[in-house]
Amino acid sequence: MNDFLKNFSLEGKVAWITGASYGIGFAIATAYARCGAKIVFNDINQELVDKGLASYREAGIDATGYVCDVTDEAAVQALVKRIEAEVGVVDILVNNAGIIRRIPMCDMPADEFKKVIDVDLIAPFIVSKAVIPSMIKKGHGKIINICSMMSELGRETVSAYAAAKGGLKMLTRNICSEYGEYNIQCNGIGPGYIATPQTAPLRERQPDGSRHPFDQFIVAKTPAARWGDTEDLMGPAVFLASDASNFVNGHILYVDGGILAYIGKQP
Ligand code: NAP
Ligand code: GCO
Repeated sequence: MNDFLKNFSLEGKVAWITGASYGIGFAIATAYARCGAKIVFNDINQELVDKGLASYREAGIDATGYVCDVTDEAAVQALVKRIEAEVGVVDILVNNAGIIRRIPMCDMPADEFKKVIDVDLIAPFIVSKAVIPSMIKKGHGKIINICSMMSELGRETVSAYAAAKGGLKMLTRNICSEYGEYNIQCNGIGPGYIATPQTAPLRERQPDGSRHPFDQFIVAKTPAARWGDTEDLMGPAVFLASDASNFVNGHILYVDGGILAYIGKQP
């Protein structure tokens, strides 16, 4: 590999991707493994961790998986100590774990709203806070927050999710502001509409076999005229985790096929 390309290598780095048994997190972890990183992931229960371990093994990746609810600060603090003892100090953190509840705002109980905020905004705060001290000691660190189109746009039924992802954009900028001097880069990735279990309800075939109206809407709203795949996120995620992005900080990299730039195709 020539010297310049070495800037994209993750050789020997410890990368922790939260909620990465499948979906976007799994794809990002796979990309990092292919670039030489040691992969750590967690999920909310042993069944999912085991499922993830099997998937990583099938992909030829020797990942380490832990059960941990990222909203539980004590559990996260304890897990960081365990990761440091068993794998190594976390060089790259991807705050990927997330949930969504699609409920009209005026029908949404406050505790449902809080659940989404807990996982999608407070957990990235908890996990980042847990890994930053060791990153400072080590002299470098990369934190990548998985934001969303809803970091910039609203839509019906996703008030909690949009509030969380909008907040996550500003948390990203604040971590950059507060810890940039320690050679910690904190950036976000804002995926467009990606085909994963989380968006499956928006792509379901209708009883008459036609495409879901939202599926048709998104394809018309995306210049690339398609849903994204998790593979579309792999390159951008490697860039933000590597030395190639050491002077990129507080930035949200939208990987959306052009949605945010486009008014949408005339029906
Ligand atoms: P997904 O398929 O729902 O996967 C989310 C993962 O996070 C699951 O493994 C989930 O486990 C885990 N998780 C949820 N709550 C957790 C908790 N408290 N502690 C630990 N793990 C937890 O979602 P995805 O589509 O891959 O999305 C991953 C991230 O990308 C999310 O932050 C999402 O908001 C964001 N995103 C997705 C899209 C998209 O179009 N798919 C676009 C933009 C942003 P369980 O299965 O047990 O819930
Ligand atoms: C929705 C979708 C979106 C995507 C993603 C878009 O209901 O509108 O779930 O929120 O998950 O966040 O970037």
